[in-house]
Amino acid sequence: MFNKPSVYFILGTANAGRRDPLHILGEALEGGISHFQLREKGTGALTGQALKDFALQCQKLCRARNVPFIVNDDVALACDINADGIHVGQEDADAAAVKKRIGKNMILGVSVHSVEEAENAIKNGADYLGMGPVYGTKSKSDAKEPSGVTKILKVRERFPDTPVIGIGGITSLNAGPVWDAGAEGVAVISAIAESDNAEQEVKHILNAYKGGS
Ligand code: 3NM
Repeated sequence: MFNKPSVYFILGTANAGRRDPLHILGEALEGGISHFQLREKGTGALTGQALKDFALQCQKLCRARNVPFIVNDDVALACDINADGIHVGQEDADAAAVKKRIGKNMILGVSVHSVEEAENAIKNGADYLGMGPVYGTKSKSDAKEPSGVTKILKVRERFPDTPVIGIGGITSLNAGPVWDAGAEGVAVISAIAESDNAEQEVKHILNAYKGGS
């Protein structure tokens, strides 16, 4: 499901600034992202039909590139539009209940911040873990203290078979240690969304992978 190095791009309309989010997504797909997550949060977030329409447009772009389209938190939307996956945090819906609802055909991602949370997420059927924040982030107001790659190393050692995606403050300049710690992928919002050229930024992040572990 994740071929290392994977760049997992996350975006909501609030992260796009003045740019067209669909244009940013198009550029990021061109640059070679492996996964896309729609994370529509914050003030002015789309809801209802507008959210569904936007999600369908994102999904169409992803499908054209064969890139899995994952919905953050909104299980009903993910099921309604037949998304490839759903991602939930610790504060969102119970992962085991979500897994039961989506069955085996949809990917389940779970955000974790400790080895214990990772263990529970795997028990509940998580197909991959989002582990963070690695570095300081301004994209999540209630983010925990950054812990560098320490926790990724621990989870990688304990659960070698579950893909781990590092998240939080990752850019082309600091992605190297995340790859080196054993993460299959890096999840990125601002470094890509706020770049003038999302395609180049994705390529730079991929270039930070020097092979090996
Ligand atoms: N989850 P950026 S950190 C959505 O620690 C999210 O679970 C986190 O955005 C976690 O790449 C984060 O702009 C924000 O730092 C990542």
